[in-house]
Amino acid sequence: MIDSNDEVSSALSALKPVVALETTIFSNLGLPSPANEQALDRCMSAIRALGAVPALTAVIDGRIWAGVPTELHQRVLSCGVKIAERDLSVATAQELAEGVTTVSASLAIAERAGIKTFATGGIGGVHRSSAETGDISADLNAIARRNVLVVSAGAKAFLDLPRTLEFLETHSVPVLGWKTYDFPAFYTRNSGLRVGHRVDSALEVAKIHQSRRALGQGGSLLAVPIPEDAELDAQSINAAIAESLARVEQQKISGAQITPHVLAAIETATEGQSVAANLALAENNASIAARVAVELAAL
Ligand code: PSU
Ligand code: MN
Repeated sequence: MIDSNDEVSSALSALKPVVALETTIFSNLGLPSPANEQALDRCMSAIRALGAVPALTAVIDGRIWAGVPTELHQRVLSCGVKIAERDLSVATAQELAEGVTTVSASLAIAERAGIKTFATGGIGGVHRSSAETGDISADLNAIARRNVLVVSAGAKAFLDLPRTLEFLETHSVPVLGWKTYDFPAFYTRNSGLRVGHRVDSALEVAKIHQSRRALGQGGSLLAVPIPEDAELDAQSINAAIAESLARVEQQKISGAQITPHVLAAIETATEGQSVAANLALAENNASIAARVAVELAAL
C-alpha cells in the first residue's frame, strides 16, 4: 500500500532512524520558488547530516510514498493539490497524478510505514474564525491519534494559539517545549503561552515518545522555537498577520485554501522576511527530529 525508495526501505528494515516530512510546505502552496526547493534540500541535508534518513511523503501516480524517489522530487515541488488525511483513499482510488501531503496525511502515512518521527515547519490548528466557521485543522486530530512524534515551531502564528493548545489538551497530546516552557509562535520564539513540559535533550524526548508507544497512546508534539538569529520582530509580524487575515477574509477564501493564501499574503506584507524565517525554522526542526530519531533507534 505504501511505497518507499531504496534508502528508506533499507533504513526501515534495518531499524535505522528515519524522519518523515510532509510536502505541502515544499510545494508552492507552502513556499514560493525557489525557496521551496531550497527548503527541501536544507531539510533533507540536515536529517542526513545527523545520521538519519529523510522520508518525503506524497501521492504520485496514485501511489502513496513514504520516501519519494529523487527523480520524482520535481513533481512534488510543482504540485498544487493539497492532500489531507481524509483525501488519501480518494487519491489512490482515483489515481491522482500528484498530491502533496499536509501534516495529517503525512502522519497517517508515517504511522503505517513504521516511521516514528516527523518534522515540519508549523502544524495547522484552530483558526481564529473557528467559532463561526468551525475550521480546525485535521492535523490536530491526526497528532492525537497517530503514534508519531511531531516536531514543529509551534502552530502557525495566524491561528488561534490558545484554542489550539486547549484542543491538544482535550485530545491528550503532550506538548513538550524544547529547552523552554514557552509555546513558540512560528515566526517568533514566544507566544506568551506555556507548554505542559520542558525537555532539554533528544534522549529525553525519545524516552517520552517510547513510553507513549508502550502505553499504546498517540503522538506527542515537540515545540521548537525558531533559532534566535532567524526570529522576526513580534510587532511587525503581528501587524503583517492581521493585514493578511483581513485581506484573505475580504477575498472570501475558505477551507483548505485559507492556509496557502494567508502564507502568501504574509510573505508580501513582510517583503519576503517570513520566507527566510520559515526556511530557517524548518531546517532546525528537521535536525532536532533527526536527533530524536537517532536516540529512538538506539533505545
Ligand atoms: N507549515 C508551513 N507551511 C505550510 C503548512 C504548514 O510552514 O504550508 C501546511 C501543512 O501541510 C499543514 C497545513 O498540515 O498547512 C495545514 O492546513 P489546514 O490549515 O488546511 O489544515
Ligand atoms: Mn481547515
